[in-house]
Amino acid sequence: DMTEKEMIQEIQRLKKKKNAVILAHNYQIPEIQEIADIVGDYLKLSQEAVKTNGDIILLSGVHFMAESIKMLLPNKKVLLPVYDAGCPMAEMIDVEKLKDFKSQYPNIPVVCYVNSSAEVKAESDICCTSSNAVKIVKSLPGEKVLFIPDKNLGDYIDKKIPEKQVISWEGFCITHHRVREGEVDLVRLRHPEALILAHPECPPEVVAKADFVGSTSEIIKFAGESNNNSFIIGTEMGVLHQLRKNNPNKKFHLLSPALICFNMKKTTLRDIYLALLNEEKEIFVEEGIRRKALKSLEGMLEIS
Ligand code: CIZ
Ligand code: SF4
Repeated sequence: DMTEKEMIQEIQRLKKKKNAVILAHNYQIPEIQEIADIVGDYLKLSQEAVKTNGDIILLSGVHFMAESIKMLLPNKKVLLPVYDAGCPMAEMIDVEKLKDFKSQYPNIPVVCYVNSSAEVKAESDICCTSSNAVKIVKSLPGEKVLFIPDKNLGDYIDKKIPEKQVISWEGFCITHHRVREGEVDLVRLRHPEALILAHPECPPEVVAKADFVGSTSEIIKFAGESNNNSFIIGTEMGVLHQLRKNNPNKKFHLLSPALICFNMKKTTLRDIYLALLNEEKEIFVEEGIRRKALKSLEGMLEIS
């Protein structure tokens, strides 16, 4: 059996030999973030993916992320080391339910959070991430939008854009949605000096009590630039790694012990090593679906 050190060396060797690029989501375990070429949120990873000239793109994250990168780069080999690392929120809506939702509210544009399947993206008008959701919704004509699948993010956008009505699907992130308002009150008492930075996937009553609300990239940027020295982080615990690495003199606490996404933690260094070695766990998307979904993804990337 290989030691962790040998495994890391092998991953580095295979990466060079095969001209592979490793993209790691910032919810991945620290060891994986350390061996990755690019670490970031979904938007950063997809923007960087289209710029690389690697022959193999290995995405360490969850299924919808690898699938969207494959749609942007159909001629590259895109690997997802653990096939069953999925996003439960993405599974809360499918094409049939979306068609039904659209027929209840005809002629209203559908904005689809990237945490969704290729088929659902193909049935939507434009995608968004938590970094660009407000901008995307503002860019659309008319007073109403349908937002899928995250109700918490939809409610957040609705409050940010008073002139528009955001009608949300009732999906949620099983990780962020577990944070309770009482936990915010408790950390305020324990760490009165700290700023609370929360992700808009958290419940609205948690978001309302945060000092700053943003995507993981925005949270990392805010903490780095802030003059404050202590922060309570209301997003998945994986981001603590970059935060502590970038800011050795600042203190970071997690808002809630619930903030761990089990799907994001399924991938190990060994899975990455095996996927690279055998060039397996490749992601494919049916061409008809890809062409339709790509319109929604490219619409988003143009506005971002
Ligand atoms: O924007 C990201 O990085 C996303 C979509 C993260 C998540 O919560 O899955
Ligand atoms: Fe899905 Fe939530 Fe995990 Fe992101 S953190 S992959 S939204 S379950």
